[in-house]
Order: sequence, then structure tokens, then C-alpha cells
Amino acid sequence: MKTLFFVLIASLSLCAAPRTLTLLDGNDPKSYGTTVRLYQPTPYGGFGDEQHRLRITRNGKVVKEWKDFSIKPLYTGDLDNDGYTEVAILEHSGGMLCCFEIYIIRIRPEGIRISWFQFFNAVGARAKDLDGDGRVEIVSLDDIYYNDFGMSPGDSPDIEVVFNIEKDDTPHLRPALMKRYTKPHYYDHFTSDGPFFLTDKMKNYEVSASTELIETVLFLMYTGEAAKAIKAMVRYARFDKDFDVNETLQRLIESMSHSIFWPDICAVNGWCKASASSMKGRGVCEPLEGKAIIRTLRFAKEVLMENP
Ligand SMILES: [Ca+2]
Ligand SMILES: [Ca+2]
Repeated sequence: MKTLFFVLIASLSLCAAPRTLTLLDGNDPKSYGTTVRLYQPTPYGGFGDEQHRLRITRNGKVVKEWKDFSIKPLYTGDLDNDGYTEVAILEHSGGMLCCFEIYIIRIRPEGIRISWFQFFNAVGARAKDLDGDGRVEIVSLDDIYYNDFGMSPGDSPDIEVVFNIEKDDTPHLRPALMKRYTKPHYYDHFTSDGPFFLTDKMKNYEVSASTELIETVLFLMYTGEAAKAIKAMVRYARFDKDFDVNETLQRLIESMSHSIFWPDICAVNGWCKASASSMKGRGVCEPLEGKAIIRTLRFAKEVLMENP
């Protein structure tokens, strides 16, 4: 009975204590004395403000500490295959869909460097070397579109992206890996030939077909198949008379131009100024103005409308 009592007390104390995760141990030779620890409040106790804390120390001295509504580990290891360790974390500052940040903490002999970039909705973000080339891919949602289609967050379109973080901290899309791993559920339905129809699942779950369409269209544009995207929209517009291809295109291009992947989207579709695109390679795509792209795409649409 006495033993049971002590076990009970010990369990209660454990429940009340915040959970501590050591993301990087200062004894690891590749840490150069850097320890990265995450303190997570427990559901029934812990921090009074229920916030997560991340603390970075080097040789026992605190060099950085911050707290937010939610901080989750994303990856610890060599993210970009340069021989040095990175710690990637996902921070959520609150709100239903907004705002998430991915932080990259670079551990180097001379010190640490922290950079970050923002996602609207990064629920379920994960990191893994998908193609075995030594560079780690991050898979997450690019959800900038929920603001732009006048829909509730649950119905708004989003796209699952696969990207690498370069040594200069810029994210770069991996369209080929997206084709292999993140095809939207209704991809085949929207890209096949013949008249469009609602599937039983679409009817049963009252899924907005145009949201599903936009997700497929985004996927096609992010992976360099804009012509196929237009074809899917034209086919759908014959089914849904309220669907305006021109208007949707315009909103899509405008929204896309706010994505952190916009230079990549332009590069993969060839929407770059001639002088820049002729050089090929990364970082040289100077995007066309949105209006010029819309003109090109509308022309493609007119051709398709006349020759289905
Ligand atoms: Ca590295
Ligand atoms: Ca890889």
C-alpha cells in the first residue's frame, strides 16, 4: 500500500512537470557545445501561461530562448548535406490556421545562426529525405489561398508542397517529388478526358468540387503543368456554369505571387523574362508580371475553348 502511495505521488509530480525534449545534446561532437531543449507544458499543469519554450545554450550559457503558443521539433540533423547540423522547429503563434513559422537553427563551430520563414498553415509538417540524396525534404501545406477565395478555412484550397531548404535559407520546391508523393486526391478525376461529374464521395461529403478543382490546378501549376491546369478548369466550367475560368485564373496568379515559392512556380512553368530564363539554373528566374502570365494563360484557355 505504501509503495502504491509513493508511485501515485511520483506519477502526479511527473504529470505536473513540463515535458523536456533535448533536440540537440551539447555532448554530441557535431553540436560544438550547443544544447537545444524544448519545454512543453503538460495538459494539466506545467507553465502558468501554457506556452512552450525553446532554449539554446552553448557551453552552458543561454544564447537564445523564446516561447510561444506551440513549438514542435521538425528535424535535427544535417538538413542540407553540408556536414553541419541544423535543428528545424515548427512554431505556431496561435489562431485557427495562422500563423506558423519554420525556424532553422544552424549549428556551426563559429556560432549559431537562426532564420525563419512563414507558412499560414503548417499543421502536419514533416521532414524526411524522400529521394535518398542526403538532403532532407520538408512536406507541408502552402495555405496562402484561404484568404483569397472567400471560403471558410475548412473549404479553402491548399496545396501540399515538398521543398528543400538551401544553405542560404531559401526554400526551393521539388516538383518531381511532389508528383511522386503529394498528388491531390482528385487529381485523376479532374485531369481525365470526357465530361466532368461529381463522384459519390463529393456528393456524400458535400465537398465543394471547385475547391477540389483548385487544389488540382494549384498542384499542376506548382509542378509546371499550367496548360493541363487550364484544360482541367475549362472542362469543369462546362459542368459548373457559375465557374469563371478567367476570374479564377486571375485570383490564382495574384495569390500565387504571394507564395514563398513564387520564383520556383515561375521557373518550372517558364514564366520568366527571356534574359533570365535563358540562363537556366536556380535563382535566376525573374518572374514576368502577373498580368503578362494571365494574358498567356487566357490565350491558352481561348484556344482550348475553341478546340476542346
Ligand atoms: Ca547541414
Ligand atoms: Ca532528398
